[in-house]
Amino acid sequence: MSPCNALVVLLLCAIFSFVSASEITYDGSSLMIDGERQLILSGSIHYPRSTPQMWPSLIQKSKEGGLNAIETYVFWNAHEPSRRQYDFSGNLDLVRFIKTIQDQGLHAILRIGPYVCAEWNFGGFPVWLHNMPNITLRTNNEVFKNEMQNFTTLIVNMMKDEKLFASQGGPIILAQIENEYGNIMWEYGEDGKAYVNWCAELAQSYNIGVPWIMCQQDDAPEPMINTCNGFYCDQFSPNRKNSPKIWTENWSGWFKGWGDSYPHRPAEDLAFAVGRFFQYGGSLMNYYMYHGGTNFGHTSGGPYITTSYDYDAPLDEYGNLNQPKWGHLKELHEVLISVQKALLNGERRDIDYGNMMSATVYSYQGKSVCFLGNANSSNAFTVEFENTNYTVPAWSVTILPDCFTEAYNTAKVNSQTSIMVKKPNAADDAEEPSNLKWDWKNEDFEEIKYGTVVDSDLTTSELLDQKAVTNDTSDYLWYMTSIVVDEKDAFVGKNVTLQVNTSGHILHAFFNSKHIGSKLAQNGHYDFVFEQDVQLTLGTNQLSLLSATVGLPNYGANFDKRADGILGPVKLIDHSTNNTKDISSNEWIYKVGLQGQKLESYNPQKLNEAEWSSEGLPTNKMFVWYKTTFKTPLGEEPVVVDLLGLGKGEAWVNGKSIGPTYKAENCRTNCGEPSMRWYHIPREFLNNEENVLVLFEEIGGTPSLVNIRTITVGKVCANAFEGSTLKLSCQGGKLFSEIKFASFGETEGTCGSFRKGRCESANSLSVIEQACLGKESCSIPVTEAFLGPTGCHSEIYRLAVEAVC
Ligand SMILES: *[C@@H]1O[C@H](CO)[C@@H](O)[C@H](O)[C@H]1NC(C)=O
Ligand SMILES: *[C@@H]1O[C@H](CO)[C@@H](O)[C@H](O)[C@H]1NC(C)=O
Ligand SMILES: *[C@@H]1O[C@H](CO)[C@@H](O)[C@H](O)[C@H]1NC(C)=O
Ligand SMILES: *[C@@H]1O[C@H](CO)[C@@H](O)[C@H](O)[C@H]1NC(C)=O
Ligand SMILES: *[C@@H]1O[C@H](CO)[C@@H](O)[C@H](O)[C@H]1NC(C)=O
Ligand SMILES: *[C@@H]1O[C@H](CO)[C@@H](O)[C@H](O)[C@H]1NC(C)=O
Ligand SMILES: *[C@@H]1O[C@H](CO)[C@@H](O)[C@H](O)[C@H]1NC(C)=O
Ligand SMILES: *[C@@H]1O[C@H](CO)[C@@H](O)[C@H](O)[C@H]1NC(C)=O
Ligand SMILES: CC(=O)N[C@H]1CO[C@H](CO)[C@@H](O)[C@@H]1O
Repeated sequence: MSPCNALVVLLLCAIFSFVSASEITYDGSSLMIDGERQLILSGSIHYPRSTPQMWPSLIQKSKEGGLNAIETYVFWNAHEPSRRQYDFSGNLDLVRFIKTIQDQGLHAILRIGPYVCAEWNFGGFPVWLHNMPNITLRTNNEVFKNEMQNFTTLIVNMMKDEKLFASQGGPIILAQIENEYGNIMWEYGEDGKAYVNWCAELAQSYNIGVPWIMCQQDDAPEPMINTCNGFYCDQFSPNRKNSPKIWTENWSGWFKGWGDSYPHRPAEDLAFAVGRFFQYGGSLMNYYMYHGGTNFGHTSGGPYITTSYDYDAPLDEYGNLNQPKWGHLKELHEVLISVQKALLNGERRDIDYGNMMSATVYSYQGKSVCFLGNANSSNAFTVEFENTNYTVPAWSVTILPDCFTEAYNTAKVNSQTSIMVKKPNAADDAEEPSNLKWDWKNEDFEEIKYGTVVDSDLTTSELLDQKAVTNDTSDYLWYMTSIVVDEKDAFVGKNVTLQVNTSGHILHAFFNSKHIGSKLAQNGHYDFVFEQDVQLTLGTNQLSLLSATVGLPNYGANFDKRADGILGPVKLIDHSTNNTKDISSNEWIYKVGLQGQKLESYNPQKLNEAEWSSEGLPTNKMFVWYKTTFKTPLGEEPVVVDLLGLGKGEAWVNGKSIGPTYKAENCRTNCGEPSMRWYHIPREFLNNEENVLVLFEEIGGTPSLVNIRTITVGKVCANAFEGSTLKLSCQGGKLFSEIKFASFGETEGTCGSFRKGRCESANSLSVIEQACLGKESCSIPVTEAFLGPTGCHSEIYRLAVEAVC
């Protein structure tokens, strides 16, 4: 294996991308760049889920991790929030993002969609699009096709104008139209087929000079290349012999919903999937996600997708290396790149040993590369292969670049495990959370409660889909009506039940200016029925219902047709007589959003200090705004805010939304813990000195525990097997201060509880101390020559280290 090879490839790519146009072609084996076959190792990074300041370091860490391409979707609803009004500023600067990829000499894969799914609000479709008359999304519908073409053309032209396609000397080597349509196409019948053909023709008409792909589209029309998405794609074959085997989404982990436990995909399993894919003729693989990032603002889809989109990706939400995953894959990438010529040009021969054990030999120009694959999830197997015995652990792939020496096994992790710590904000006097000084004010809805609203947004005698009224400008919509009763009315003075049938996701009810109850949809459902007893008084009774959504759906056939909010019926029921008043067709007055949103109570430039109070800070109170200030933490480490204690709402720093908050409890692994506690504050959002943090609390919480922290590596643990080189590093300029454990021998236990085994090298601790203490990183050859003789007469010894940064 040779890291140098990887470097040479990247440098060549860099030179090509700056100097000249590249010709991208392909056949059944691979993509070719200017006639040369290329193994593409790509990772997804979605530009709106980080900030322009983070992009260079994210892309650099991807490159150091052995990737040669970055893939992204394009987010239509973010770019065209109102029809024909565009936003490509800040973290929506697509051109700058692609140029950042280019600057580092990597390729780019542009998945335009414009439907993206991506756990993104409404799958990336603007809500105004859904509100257009006579439209049906994602099918052979003229209104939709016109809008899709209008946006797609804008993006393609933008890329062309900046010369970003490889055919123009730019980094983009592949583009995608539509997305995962094959899964749901049958629901659209003949129109679905016609639409896919239209998409293919539209894509071709742009003449971008690079191939187009359609993922999960088994019948992709020529010359669209169909590609695979999934946890494993080794068994996938494209629908035509001349299409290469491309894996557009190898899921590095999974997204997280409010109330779900943290998803985890072990490094070994991910490496196994990649190893299998290339063992069986893969040519292009993309990690979904390589960096997941954060759903800022109200970009989370869902419903109920969390603000964190960490995805257990090789780079964590904040951009730190997620170790050992990042390092374990880096080693795999280096081996794969070193043998790419044989993989892509060679002749392949598969040998089946039964029991899910197989070998694959690629021969090219007199040299061979071999894979030993064991897909049996419970048993290791020893096979005699070309006169040598190899033991291949369960569920693993071994790569022998010369068909003899084991350079890599997907189950043997030699990279360090980093244990991240959250350090108090040393810049702030308020190291203790109780020292943060809070001001607060109530959300002002007096006129709503009393039904005296003057500036309503709409009045009609129907219950409407929330989207149709808000255009997605807010997650909140008020539905208000009056119920007039005279003395002859049988309901007067009686206890009757108010029954509201709603389609999600949260309902707060006020009757005659009193809060009478709230209900949250449970367990990921949308619909529920709210019931509460009320007493009608003679004359006018005022009912005000606040409906709130928690991310619009992003997946499934016709997902866009699902209506949200209070769709009814809304009834009053007298259970003593079974008399019912259906008030669904009353006159309903609508008001979009919260007063605080309208006043921009989160914007430091618009804060009206007179409205805020520092006295009697309320806790566990609904509809409260809180604000405080904090100093910018020193250094470069990522910054987070601990929102333990908060319920549901939203948080802003210096006027920028760091996302919705929701204390949905995670009750699969850590019962009683909120499913999300730490919210990322990108350093780009911070001022030089003092910052304003504003919280909106919808269901009740306390800000007294809120505190600002920085995240860094606190401790590292590692295992390394003989013959490898163990590299250990801290982060952010911190140095190794203590080696808590080091033993080379038959070590037992796991990180935090390592124990000496039957035998060990007497020197291992002092050798490691000498090599690492006082350094930011160190590199240790795992050999008896370096660490001293172990005296173990077995094959299972390893070096285990636990060190403190
Ligand atoms: C919508 O379609 C109907 C029936 O085809 C047609 O009468 C109406 O004019 C269309 N409305 C718009 C705004 O295009
Ligand atoms: C998109 O639509 C607008 C009108 O709404 C039109 O001016 C513009 O030319 C269209 N763009 C394309 C590429 O068709
Ligand atoms: C895994 O190996 C064991 C032992 O050889 C065998 O009994 C089992 O059937 C294998 N499992 C699969 C899925 O092949
Ligand atoms: C491999 O192992 C088998 C079973 O232990 C043994 O019979 C064989 O001789 C070994 N082959 C080599 C090349 O060591
Ligand atoms: C929503 O959009 C429609 C049409 O695009 C417009 O008429 C309406 O005023 C908008 N409503 C709000 C609340 O922005
Ligand atoms: C109505 O219900 C309230 C509380 O549920 C109760 O206190 C009151 O006595 C009831 N009134 C009648 C007339 O049933
Ligand atoms: C609520 O509305 C849904 C959908 O319209 C309907 O299926 C359900 O029966 C309704 N439930 C009640 C209690 O009215
Ligand atoms: C009201 O309806 C319920 C369910 O249909 C029934 O069990 C009950 O006897 C009815 N009560 C009266 C007072 O009619
Ligand atoms: C979604 C998907 O592609 N799933 C596939 C993942 O890989 C396994 C094993 O190769 C298949 O059985 C799944 O269908």
